[in-house]
Amino acid sequence: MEPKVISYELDGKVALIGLNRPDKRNALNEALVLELAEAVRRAGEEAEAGVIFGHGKCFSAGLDLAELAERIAPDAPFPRKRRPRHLWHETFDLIARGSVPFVAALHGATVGGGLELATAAHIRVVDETTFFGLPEGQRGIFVGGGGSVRIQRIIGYETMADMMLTGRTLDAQEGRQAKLAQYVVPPGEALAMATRLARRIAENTPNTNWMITNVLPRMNDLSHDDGLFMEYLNTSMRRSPEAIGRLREFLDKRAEPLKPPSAT
Ligand code: 1HE
Repeated sequence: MEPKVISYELDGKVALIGLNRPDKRNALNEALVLELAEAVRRAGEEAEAGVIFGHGKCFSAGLDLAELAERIAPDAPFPRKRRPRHLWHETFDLIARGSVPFVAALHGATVGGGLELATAAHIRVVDETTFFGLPEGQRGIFVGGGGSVRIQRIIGYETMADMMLTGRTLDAQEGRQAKLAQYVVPPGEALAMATRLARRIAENTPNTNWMITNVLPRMNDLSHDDGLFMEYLNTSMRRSPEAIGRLREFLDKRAEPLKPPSAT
């Protein structure tokens, strides 16, 4: 049997999913992406939130260039049938628009397809060793894991074009300014912080988490009028027993109050 290239652990309500090809800097080959999809599906069944992180020196060096070189070699067989959807698109969408929210814990190189994967998560925590790059331009290829849509929507054309055309990399703080990360923590602390956040997310109702991960991003694609209509459709789902319980908790003064950031 092939060695596992994804680690999976259920920690209470949180699924911890690790990219586990440290010798190859967690380069994303087909086996890894297939195992990742399986782990994400499993998390959707049994967890309330997930964390994706990389074992070893970095989060991920992106697409496995050795595997690609073999696949596009002039004498390699051309696939007779096409997949209906690109495996990476399908897998990263399972993360971005699946059943549970995901937090990515990043350190070291988070480049190319590794960055595409990270941006499929809803929250990104980076430690100070993290750097972001899109070396596709230098490798003679193009983004293929949804980055042209997902990364471009986060950082905008200007920054993405700069990274791809010139090979510019962004450090953790620059990444945060470009909205690639919501949190920056000291070296080695990204996984612990991401896990804490995921535990908190796991306490929300599944319905609200689903609306935040599935409805909100789609609103971005809609006109003002269609967006408001979609919001109206979703608020009409608000009478779930869980929501009623949460409202009662607040009104009976049993809910934890919101605190300013300085108090958390
Ligand atoms: C790899 C890969 C890889 C490392 N595919 N094998 N991605 C890139 O262009 C990034 C290429 N990688 C790097 O620039 C560096 O490896 C890192 C900055 C990420 C890490 O450096 P370092 O010094 O820690 O490691 P290393 O010595 O360069 O690599 C260790 C091993 O991992 C080595 O293999 P070994 O057998 O010689 O030990 C490397 O060959 C191997 N390795 N990165 C295959 N990417 C669907 S579209 C998405 C398009 C993209 O993702 S483009 C970006 C591709």
